[in-house]
Amino acid sequence: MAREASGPRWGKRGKVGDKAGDEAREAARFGQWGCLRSASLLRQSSGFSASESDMRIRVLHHDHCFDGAASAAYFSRFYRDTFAPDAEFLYTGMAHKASQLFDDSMFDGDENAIVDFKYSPHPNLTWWFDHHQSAFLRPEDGEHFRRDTSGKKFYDPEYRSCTKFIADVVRQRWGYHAADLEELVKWADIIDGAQYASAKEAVELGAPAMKLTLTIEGSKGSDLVQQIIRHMMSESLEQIISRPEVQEVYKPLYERHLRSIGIIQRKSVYRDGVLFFDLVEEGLDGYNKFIPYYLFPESVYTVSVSVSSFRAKVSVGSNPWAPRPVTHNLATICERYGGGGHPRVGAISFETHQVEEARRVAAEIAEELRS
Ligand SMILES: [Mn+2]
Repeated sequence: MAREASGPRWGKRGKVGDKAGDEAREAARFGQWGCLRSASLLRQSSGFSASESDMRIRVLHHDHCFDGAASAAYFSRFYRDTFAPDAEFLYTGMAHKASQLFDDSMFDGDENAIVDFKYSPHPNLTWWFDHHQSAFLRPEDGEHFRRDTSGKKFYDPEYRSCTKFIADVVRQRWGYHAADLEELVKWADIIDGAQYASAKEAVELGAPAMKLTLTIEGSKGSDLVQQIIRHMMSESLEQIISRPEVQEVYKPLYERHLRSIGIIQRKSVYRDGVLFFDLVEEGLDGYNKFIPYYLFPESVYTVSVSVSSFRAKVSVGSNPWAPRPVTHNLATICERYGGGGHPRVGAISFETHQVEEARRVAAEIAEELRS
């Protein structure tokens, strides 16, 4: 990775090296934001217009994820209220993929933050919060993080959501608390941690947070997600989901959600604790993973086959509200067929032309789980 020598730049004109900019930058680095006002005065006295010299904060966040959006919103509120009331926030949605995740041009702010996503050793990265088990692309990245002395990079895989992690850290370290965002934090923890009270709560989408999750996960591109992040900084979840531009995207996704419940109902075969369904003919490649347990509360496991434009897939899951204990480790089973996952949920990917092979494997796993 190319390393740029320059630190965070101050203002769009990039006047690195001018005295006022340097002092303000130092203040920013050491969190002495009692100095915020004097930093503004210094900038004015050096002839910048306020609009041209406002801080630009780049926030890279996990895209199409409620917790990723809520993390970006909570961090932005904290930063704005604590350090820079006039800061301009710029968002970049990040997706997990096999090829290179980060490139130099992404770290173009005066401050650059990553929330709810993997670490980067890039010299321009100034803030980081994550709770994912696999937070480091390479062992060197983990080493780089452990050597960091900025005091602004945080990792705790014990947390169920990154939003709650950010809220707790900034409260402890900076005494910051956004009381009006408690609803946002609470729901990020429920959704990212799959801590639903029931399958009904997860599937019927009664709560505004659940409707927003469907919208955030299903919308195309990153524009709407970023609008939602900006609203999350100050509005209730009910207000956000009621916005016409959000409703426009939500409604067709909700129709699709209802259709998928009908399809899974129709295609399901239940026997000896295992629910099996084949969605290959239905052209349904994504669905709320709690639908099977909503329809068949007696099921302990589900096995399904589906196909999308780029792969065929066997999904194996277990019921969080199962009437009897989940004893099989689903990650171990999936690993045997070249897949992977967690003890309670796993998957195996195949090439799109390997549908018959996927069906054979699915049937085999269903049989094993029935035993
Ligand atoms: Mn998360």
